[in-house]
Amino acid sequence: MKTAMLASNDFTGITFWLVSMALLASTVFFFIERDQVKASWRTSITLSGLVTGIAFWHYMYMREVWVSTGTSPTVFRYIDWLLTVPLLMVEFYFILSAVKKVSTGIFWRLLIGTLVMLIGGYLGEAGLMNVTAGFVIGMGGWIYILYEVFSGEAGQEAAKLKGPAADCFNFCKWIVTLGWSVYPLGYLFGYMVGGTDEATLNQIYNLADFINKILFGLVIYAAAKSLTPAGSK
Ligand SMILES: *C/C=C(C)/C=C/C=C(C)/C=C/C1=C(C)CCCC1(C)C
Repeated sequence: MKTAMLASNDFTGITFWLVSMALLASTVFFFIERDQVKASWRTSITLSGLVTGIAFWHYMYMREVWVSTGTSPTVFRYIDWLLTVPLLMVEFYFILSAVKKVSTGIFWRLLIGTLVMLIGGYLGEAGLMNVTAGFVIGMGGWIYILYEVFSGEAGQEAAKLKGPAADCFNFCKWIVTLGWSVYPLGYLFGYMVGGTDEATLNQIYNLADFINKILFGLVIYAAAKSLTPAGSK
């Protein structure tokens, strides 16, 4: 029997639900807690809440696509990425600017690199461009933003920091390197070399989104909180 709700043996569908509800809870958390941290960190917390909020909304539709058709909700994923991934990436600029004065060039390079990565991937995945060409352009964008946070101006500014802000920047840097590697690998196996099934791919993406959106936001929140002196804001 086809079910439009959720079958008890649909493990992938269950992961869609779990991540949806975790995203909803995180959104509420970030917006309520935003005023509990020092003013210079509030923009970062607002961005975290926007990321999880936008993703929550998309997850409701993605779950629907999965449980009713058993296929990957690719269009919804990309629309979600187009909004949330640039917001996540500019967090590096806001982490730095919460503790020091930095150039807005960092902001723009992170934003543009992220858009190149996503647009390349989308054109390849949607069949509007050769699959390999789209992948190469997307990888170029990703390598560019990784360069910026490791060795470019953002990385150099971060290297001068100490304490919770430095730890936070470094942790987020590794999320963007390791946690994000799941998506190009999914593209590689899904479109270029083959050998993945859609259920596994979606389970991995859902777990990755939990780390890359919720945990990422919580790490920033933890730094903001520990840099907010008790009894003050
Ligand atoms: C919350 C969602 C996140 C953090 C999604 C991130 C997506 C990527 C890092 C995608 C990267 C890709 C490449 C590096 C190469 C081309 C194909 C993409 C778009 C899958």
